[in-house]
Amino acid sequence: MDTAGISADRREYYEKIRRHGCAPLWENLEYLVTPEPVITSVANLWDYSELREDLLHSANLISTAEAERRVLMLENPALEGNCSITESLFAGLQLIMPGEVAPAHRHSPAALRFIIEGSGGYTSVNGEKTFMEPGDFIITPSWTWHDHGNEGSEPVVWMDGLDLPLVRNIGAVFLERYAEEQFPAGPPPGDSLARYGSNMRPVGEVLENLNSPIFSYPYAKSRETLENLRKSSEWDPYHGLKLEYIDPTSGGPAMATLSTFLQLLPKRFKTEKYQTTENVVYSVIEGSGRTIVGEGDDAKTMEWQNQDIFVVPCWYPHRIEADDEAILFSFSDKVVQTKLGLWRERRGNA
Ligand code: GTQ
Repeated sequence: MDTAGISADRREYYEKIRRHGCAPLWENLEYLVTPEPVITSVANLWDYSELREDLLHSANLISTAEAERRVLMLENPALEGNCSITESLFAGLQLIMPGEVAPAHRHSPAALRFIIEGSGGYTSVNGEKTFMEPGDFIITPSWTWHDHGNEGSEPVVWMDGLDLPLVRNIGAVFLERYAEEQFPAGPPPGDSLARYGSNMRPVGEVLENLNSPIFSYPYAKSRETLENLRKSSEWDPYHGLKLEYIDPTSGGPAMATLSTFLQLLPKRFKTEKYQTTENVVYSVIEGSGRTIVGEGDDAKTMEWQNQDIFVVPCWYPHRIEADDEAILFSFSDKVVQTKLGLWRERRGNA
């Protein structure tokens, strides 16, 4: 509460009610309930070519075993110290060197991985190993056991996306460490994709999970889908060609709390001005271009190329321009907002 300009008798009154655990709404209302979203986080870009050296250097300072998860958090410049890329989302770059294992644990916040570089890395979810290639999208749903490793010969890096700030604000954070380094091997690699990834599913199974039973959405397949669809689809003026990853058993989003997308913008495509209440984190998998956020004197241009990460928080007007053909992975809190009846978008000046 800004106390400047408040009369002495009111100030005295506020002090008195404060001792009873109360505060006057009328001094706060205009900051609290605003005509449009007012948020702290800002649009920002993380240039991978600049970050990569720092990231690899972390391996000289701490092992994955000691760190548990060796992650450089991507902190929103306006939320320093908050371990958040937006008010609701966490993002980080996780590095696993050849032969290392990030020990098994499970937690109530859900996580996704989007692979940025390296081969031979894997995540094991409830004992099912998934090997990861650049562009693959992997989920570790809330409260599933997971450990990561690298059986290849080069560093493996991926972007972690978590709903952690959201869950922390609610308070429902739990973590359990597994007694062994790795969770015991379960179904063979590829099992969940084989069972649920071909528009069919085993009969007699009742799935009550809020998350997709598929842990891995390989890039080769999603990229091919975009390639096939571009031939027969109209370009959406605001999104180009944008697909959402789904849970095949429900048709809904792949994860309960994070929405995930893959999007193709053809060479020299320019999207039109768009606003959404979603907080969106983008990982560039192919191509180059720029995202222009804000308007007029406040406009900020973020030039990106493959492997870069950028964030567009809630309600910032923005446009995306591709130079070369671009493929963007993104994740957001849309699914949460939709479930709460809060999600909005504004296309152009509508
Ligand atoms: O891989 O389990 O970036 O627990 C942050 C917390 C990754 C993980 C993060 C985590 C993990």
